[in-house]
Amino acid sequence: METKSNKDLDTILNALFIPYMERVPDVQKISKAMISHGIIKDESKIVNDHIAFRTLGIPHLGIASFEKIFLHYGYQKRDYYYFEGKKLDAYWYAPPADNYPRIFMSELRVSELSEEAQKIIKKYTQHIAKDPVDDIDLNDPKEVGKFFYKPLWEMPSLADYNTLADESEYAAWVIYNRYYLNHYTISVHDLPEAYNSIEKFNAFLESFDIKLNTSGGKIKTSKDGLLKQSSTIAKMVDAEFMNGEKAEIAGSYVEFAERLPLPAYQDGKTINFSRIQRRDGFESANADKIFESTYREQTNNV
Ligand code: OOG
Ligand code: NI
Repeated sequence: METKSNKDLDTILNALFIPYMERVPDVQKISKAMISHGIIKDESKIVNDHIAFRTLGIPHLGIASFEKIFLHYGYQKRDYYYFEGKKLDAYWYAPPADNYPRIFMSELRVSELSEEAQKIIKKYTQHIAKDPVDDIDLNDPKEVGKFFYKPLWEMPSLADYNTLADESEYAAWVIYNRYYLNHYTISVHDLPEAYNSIEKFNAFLESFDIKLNTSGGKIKTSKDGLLKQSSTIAKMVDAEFMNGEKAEIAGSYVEFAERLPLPAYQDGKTINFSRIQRRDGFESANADKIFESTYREQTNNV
C-alpha cells in the first residue's frame, strides 16, 4: 500500500483527535516524555496503529450506520470478531493508505441484554427513526467532524447510567461518551530500538507513572505471538447527567501495539519491514481484555 495524503480524511481525523487529547491527559504526557527522552522529534512522528469506536446495535445505529463514514473515505472492511461474554461484535477496517490508522469498530448486541437494560437504551434512542449518518453530507469533512459530537440522544440520568454499568460497562460508556474517540494506538515497533518492544515501552511508561490496564496481564499477546498490545487505564472525566447530576466516569484511553514481522520475512536479511510484512488485523483474546480499560474494575485501581 502506498503513502497518500488525503486532506479530507486528515480533517476528519483531526476533528476526532483534538477533543480526545483534551479529555485524555495521558496522550500529551506520553508524547512530551517521548520528546524529552529523544525517542521522537515531535508528535507528528508517532505512528498511529489504529483508532477505535464503540456503537449500539439498535436499528439505524451501530456498525452498519457508523461504518458508512469511513467506507466513504476509502476504508475497507476486514475481519469479524465476536465477544460472547461482553455481548459485542466488531470488525476492523484497513485504511486507504499506509500512513493512516486502521479502525477497530465494535457494537453492543443490545437484544441480548436484560429487559431492564434494553428498556433504558430504548428510552433514550427510540426517537431515532432513520440513520443519522444518512443526514450528513459525507463529502463535507467539516460536517462529518461535527457529527462525532452531535448528541443523538438526551444525556442519561445517573441512575440509568449506573444500572447499565452494573450489567454492561460497555453500554454505560456508549450511552454517555457516544462517538468520542475511544483510543488511539502508538505503534511501538516503529520506535527506536531502545523502545521498540511492548516490554521496553511499558517499562518506559511506568517510569513516569502511567497506569496500565492489568486485565489478563499488562501485555496481551496473540496466539501466533506476533501481536502484542497494552493500554492505559481510561481517564476519569467529570460527567454531567440529566438534571445537572454530576459524577466521575470513564472516558478514553491510549493503547500501544507491537506488530512483529510475519514468519516469511523473519529471514534475518530484511531490516525495515513494511506494514504488509508485519502481523496485521486484531486478536479477539487481546481485544477482550483491552475493552476493560474503561471498566470500573480497572479505573477503581488508579
Ligand atoms: C476496543 C478494545 C479492543 C484492540 O485493539 O483489540 C481494541 C474498545 O475498547 O472499544 O482496541
Ligand atoms: Ni485497540
